[in-house]
Amino acid sequence: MPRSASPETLATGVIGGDTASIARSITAIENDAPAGREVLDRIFPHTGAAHIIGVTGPPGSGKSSLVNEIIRETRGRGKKIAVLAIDPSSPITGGATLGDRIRMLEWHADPGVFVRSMASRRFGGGLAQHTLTVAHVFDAAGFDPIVIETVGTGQDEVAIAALAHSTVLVQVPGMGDSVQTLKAGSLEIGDVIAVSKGDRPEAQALARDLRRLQTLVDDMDGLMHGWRTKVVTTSATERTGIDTLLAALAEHRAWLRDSEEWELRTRRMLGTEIASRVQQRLLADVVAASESTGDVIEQVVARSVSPLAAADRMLERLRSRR
Ligand SMILES: Nc1nc2c(ncn2[C@@H]2O[C@H](COP(=O)(O)OP(=O)(O)OP(=O)(O)O)[C@@H](O)[C@H]2O)c(=O)[nH]1
Ligand SMILES: [Mg+2]
Repeated sequence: MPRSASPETLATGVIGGDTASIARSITAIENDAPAGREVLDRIFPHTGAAHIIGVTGPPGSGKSSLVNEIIRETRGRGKKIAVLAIDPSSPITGGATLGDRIRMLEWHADPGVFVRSMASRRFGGGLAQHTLTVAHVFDAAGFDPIVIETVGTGQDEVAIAALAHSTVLVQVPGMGDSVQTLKAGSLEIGDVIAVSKGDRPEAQALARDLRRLQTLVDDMDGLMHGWRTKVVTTSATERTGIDTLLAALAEHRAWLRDSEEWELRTRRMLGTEIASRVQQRLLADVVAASESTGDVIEQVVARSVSPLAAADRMLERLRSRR
């Protein structure tokens, strides 16, 4: 493919599952290049089928290793799978680890697997929109499921839940009084909880505690939602529990499909994407406007206009620019 492939050619390539077209389209989208937008416009009617799965949990809890086993099992079943790893910037590993790179290399020659990592630092508050937009590319290219891995630090965990149809919360044994230190609200995020590193002796006890706790949480609000969170023990090193995890996810997908939830969640995801795009554009306008407001600031500094009146004036100017 020529370097200067047109958006039309790229879009056709994406829909045909061509790896180079997918990679280039994602880069264009990440860079907010006009070509990215054009590709998206063309491929969007071909999206909407894929199951988008969020995988989140504490740094180093074994998410990437688990995702790698999910890839293996899914490929074994002949399905195409894409992974978007929101670049860790993990406080422990400080980014994609050597292990991550080695794991990614394993699938390098397989066109049915696409693994991409995205630096969260680069996007700041715009992470959500870029994540979903990239997911559309995978979706149009026939990847299903699409897995989004994020390090769970409270806020991000909630953010990922708004980006996915199903969320896997990874919990790891051997981190002190595990269940006691669980952040409030974490449990509600997981549609499925994976107790990772299941080969460790403490894993079964953690899974048991989580099931007990989950029953309490479900009794409070589970029936309202109609889905009982499943707790599954997995080991990436021993390759166990992965089939059970996939079965739980398939069950969750079927439940979403049979209830109104699939549509509700899809609406929420797309709504988040639209809202964050609008926010990004407004912000750019505000920055542009504030660059031409030296006079207003001078008046505020001179105490002849209050900051709130100045804000009103700036908003007026913004509106008149549209
Ligand atoms: N014993 C055991 N160790 C595991 C297992 N899975 C992962 N590990 C180890 O746990 C460490 C972290 O694994 P990763 O898969 O990189 O964890 P992660 O959650 O993706 O890490 P970040 O992305 O940096 O937050 C590595 O040293 C792995 O070898 C497992 O099933 N059993
Ligand atoms: Mg990881």
